[in-house]
Amino acid sequence: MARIAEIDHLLEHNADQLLILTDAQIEAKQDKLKRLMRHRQRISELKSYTFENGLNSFDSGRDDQVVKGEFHLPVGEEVEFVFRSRDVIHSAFMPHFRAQMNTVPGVPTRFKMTPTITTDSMRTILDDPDFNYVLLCNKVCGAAHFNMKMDVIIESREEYDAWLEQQDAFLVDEAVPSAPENEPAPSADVDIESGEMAMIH
Ligand SMILES: [Cu+2]
Repeated sequence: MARIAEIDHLLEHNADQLLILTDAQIEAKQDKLKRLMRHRQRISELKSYTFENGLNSFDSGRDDQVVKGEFHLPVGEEVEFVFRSRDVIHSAFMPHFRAQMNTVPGVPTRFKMTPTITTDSMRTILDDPDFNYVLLCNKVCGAAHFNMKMDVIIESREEYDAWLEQQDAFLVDEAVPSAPENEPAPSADVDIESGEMAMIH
């Protein structure tokens, strides 16, 4: 009865503060509250989770290796990209080439394209000596997502060959198939892991 008197009072003096809900609406609000509580619980558990190395789930991302690299491709030649992810779904995005491809653990994804304008020409066209084509991750994939960016240098076949000659240290042994001699087509295997992108030519 006290509640009814209270409602009567509100109706008379502060009708704008009175919110009357149906049972279904109350149930919906309780459901939402429970969902939010579960969500809150998950976040607090995530914060306090500690890995074997003693780091929590946020700090453990800090020792991800940063491969601040670049890779080169010859202009005017079709290149097939093959993407492999070692952990979660990333998205390899090359905005200047209008190309994007999900990278999925266990499922190599691929696409072909032919770069038509060298980096040098593009710098002249845009009047920007610092311009670079980029490959970056376009999916928020984890704590190291912000690290996932590489420059893409498009150059002449001669410059590309010269660059490739010097890239021995870049190779990942077990992932490089023995290439047939005089293989002319450029290949670009992209090995992706949180915070790391490696090209295997
Ligand atoms: Cu990412």
